[in-house]
Formats: sequence, structure tokens, C-alpha cells
Amino acid sequence: MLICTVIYFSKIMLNRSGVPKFAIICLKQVCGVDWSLVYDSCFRLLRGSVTQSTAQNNCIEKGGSLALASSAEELAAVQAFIQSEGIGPDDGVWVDGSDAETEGVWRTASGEVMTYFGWTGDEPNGGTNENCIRLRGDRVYDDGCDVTHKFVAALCEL
Ligand SMILES: [Ca+2]
Ligand SMILES: [Ca+2]
Repeated sequence: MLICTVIYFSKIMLNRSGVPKFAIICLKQVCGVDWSLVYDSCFRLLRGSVTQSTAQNNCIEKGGSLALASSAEELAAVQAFIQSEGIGPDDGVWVDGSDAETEGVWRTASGEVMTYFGWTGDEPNGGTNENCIRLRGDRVYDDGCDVTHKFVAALCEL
């Protein structure tokens, strides 16, 4: 993400021709402490065994929300990130997305209908029993929203 700002020059700074009255300066977003720049956003893992809705609340508490990968490139980068954070093959992280309201219609927490998923193999395969999206380093799958494993985490995004 780029953060841009408009800088206005005072009259003193202008020469006689006085052409530039303002400049637009853009900086690539630098993530704060505890956040990592992955692809084009800042991500952070919150460790702890929680339901998806608690995971979302925990992300909001940190100023973000559950992560949403919206392209194959971003998903691959995010999966490499969680692997680098030590998320093993039997663990999973909650990301944004639920079809609890209408089976098969996946929406973000803010209510937008999702179009990119990157499902693995025959997923989603849980019907009305599995309405939330979980991510592993090598897998994207639906799981029960209240499932808590020994080790899971929330993947938050700013
Ligand atoms: Ca479902
Ligand atoms: Ca499933």
C-alpha cells in the first residue's frame, strides 16, 4: 500500500516563476512493530486457540482484521509467511471468510461477497458443518467456525 500526502510550498519557497505550488509525495507503507510486510499489506499472527469470531475480535483489538488474500500471488506469499512463523502441517490459522449466513456464499466479516479463495483439492467440503476459512502453509479449507485446536492462530492484516 502506498501512503501519499500533498505538500504545499509556502510563498517564500517559490522562485519568481513560481510554478510548483505543491508536490505529492508517496511512501511505501512500512509496517509497525510486530507486523510484517507480506506482498502489499502488513500481516501478523496472533497465537492461541480461539474460534474464528474471537480471532477476528483479537485482530480488531490490534488495529487490524482477519486477513484476506485476494489473489494467488498474495495467497502464496501469505502461506510462505505463516510457514516461516512456524505454522506446521497440523496447525491452521483463521483468515477472513464465512458462509454461515447462506451456505456456499462466502462473505468477509464486513459483508462483502468473496470472489477469490484458492481452495485446495475438494475443499470446501464441509457443507453447513464447516462455515469458516482456515489456512495452512499448503492448504486452504473450510472448517467449523468454533473448532479450536491445540495450536491455531489468527492471521491479522492491517
Ligand atoms: Ca459451509
Ligand atoms: Ca473442509
